[in-house]
Amino acid sequence: MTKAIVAMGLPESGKTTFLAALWHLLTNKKVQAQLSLEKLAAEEAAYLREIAIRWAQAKKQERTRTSGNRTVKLTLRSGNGEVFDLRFPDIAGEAFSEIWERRECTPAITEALRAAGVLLFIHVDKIKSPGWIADDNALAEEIGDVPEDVPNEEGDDVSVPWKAEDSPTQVQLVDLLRCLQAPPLDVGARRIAVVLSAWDKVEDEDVPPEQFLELHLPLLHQYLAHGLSAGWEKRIFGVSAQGADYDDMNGAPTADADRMRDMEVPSQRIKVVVEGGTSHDLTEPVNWLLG
Ligand SMILES: Nc1nc2c(ncn2[C@@H]2O[C@H](COP(=O)(O)OP(=O)(O)OP(=O)(O)O)[C@@H](O)[C@H]2O)c(=O)[nH]1
Ligand SMILES: [Mg+2]
Repeated sequence: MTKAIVAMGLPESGKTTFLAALWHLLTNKKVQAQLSLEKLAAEEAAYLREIAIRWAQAKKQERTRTSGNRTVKLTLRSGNGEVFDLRFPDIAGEAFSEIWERRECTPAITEALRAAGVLLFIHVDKIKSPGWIADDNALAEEIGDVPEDVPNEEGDDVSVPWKAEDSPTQVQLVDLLRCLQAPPLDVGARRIAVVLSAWDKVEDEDVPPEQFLELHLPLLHQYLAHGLSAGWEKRIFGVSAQGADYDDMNGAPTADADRMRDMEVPSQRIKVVVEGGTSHDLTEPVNWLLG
């Protein structure tokens, strides 16, 4: 049996890091997991090994290029002994930006986006919030950077022309979800697991993932609750796939990254927070999507 999930998320939302940590966890078997590995289709073994080695060394993943999108096929076994092939594409976030900005995607991505399970990644530290016009203007005046009025497409003078890429994170994500429910991407009701990645950055706030979403991305939260078509199911996960921030921008080792490298059981760096408990089991959201 083949089951497919698709990992969606804007650029640098944590998709590749998740896959690297998942592969480490499945191959090292040091922590309890709901899914286990039966076998891997050989063509992607080298790629998975490469990203998992970077992960084990606590090194940042390379940005995925649109020309470097790959689909990893894993054969997994669930707790009740069911064996199935899982297709897990590692798509560059740029491809999702393009859907929003240019309303375009390639046939291969269209096919991947028709998967029955959706993993939606949001990096908790990279959320672009909506700004208040009055606040933005006040700030511009304060720093002496008041933009000159320029004509927009309709010929009206506006202070800053609107650009799709400047839209708030939640606006872009709600639109992506809306696209999943319209042709050519519509395949009926699906399950969606929202992964709030880099959860280590906010876990001190002691706010459960669902409440975090409501506080920081209220439009998306409302859309997930009331905007999805009938039959869709959602669950929100807080996920730290790295454990902490890695080395600084210049590549100099930080205390946190060294602490990650020194851990005896690297899989214990992983943290998955969901209503009802916390674990090191990164297969949890995947397993829920397949349920
Ligand atoms: N602190 C922390 N940072 C994380 C975690 N997961 C990912 N990151 C950081 O988030 C950034 C983006 O991670 P990637 O996994 O490359 O994101 P991506 O979605 O594959 O990005 P694209 O390939 O550009 O689409 C990197 O700087 C990671 O180091 C985490 O669990 N904790
Ligand atoms: Mg990537």
